[in-house]
Amino acid sequence: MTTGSFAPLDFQTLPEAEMQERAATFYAQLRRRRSVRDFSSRAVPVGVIENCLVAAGTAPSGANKQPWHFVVVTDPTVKQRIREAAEEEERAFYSQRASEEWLHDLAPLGTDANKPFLESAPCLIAIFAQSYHLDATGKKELHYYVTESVGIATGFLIAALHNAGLACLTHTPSPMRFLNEILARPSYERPFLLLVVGYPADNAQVPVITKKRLAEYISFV
Ligand code: IYR
Repeated sequence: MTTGSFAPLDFQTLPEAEMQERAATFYAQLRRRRSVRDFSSRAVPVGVIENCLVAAGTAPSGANKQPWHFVVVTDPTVKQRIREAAEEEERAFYSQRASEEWLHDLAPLGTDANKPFLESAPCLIAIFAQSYHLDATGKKELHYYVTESVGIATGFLIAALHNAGLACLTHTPSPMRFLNEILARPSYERPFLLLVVGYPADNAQVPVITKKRLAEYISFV
């Protein structure tokens, strides 16, 4: 049974050589992305951020409910409040909550409870996952596969930002309910991730890490 309407698919079939070329080029581009923690204060063009967000908004989602909300933060006062609240949680994480094993696994990344980038980076994008939606009359509309959907949209956003020439950090202060209060989001929206966005500082350093080789994480049947 369907109650929807249908239209012809707009799909471009490519010659195989072009497919190979595009797949390789896309990988070559994506492999240059790094999580950045040292940001320049240089402002980011709003139009670029908006275009990356509309790219994120094309993500597939459960029953096409698009169960996400993105808050773009550039106001220094709001960034400062987020930094203070995040650092409070991070101090508890690094001094009590994290297990020895977790701290050991984080050591190569050189992270600690100080998060100056939450103020120095020009733009924070707080991503919220909506467990349901309230329509204009206050009626509850169910959402499905919320975590999967928001994760896919976030992946699109990270790839779009990188493609547009911006750096970002996927930051997850835990817990991050404080974002609901600071950003005035309703309780049925769960903070999913805080993306820190901008240009890297001139002297930005990144940890030397490796990615698994293909054979380590795929199998063909
Ligand atoms: N949220 C903390 C800890 C942290 C956890 C993981 I898993 C990382 O990959 C990196 C950091 C922090 O931001 O420092």
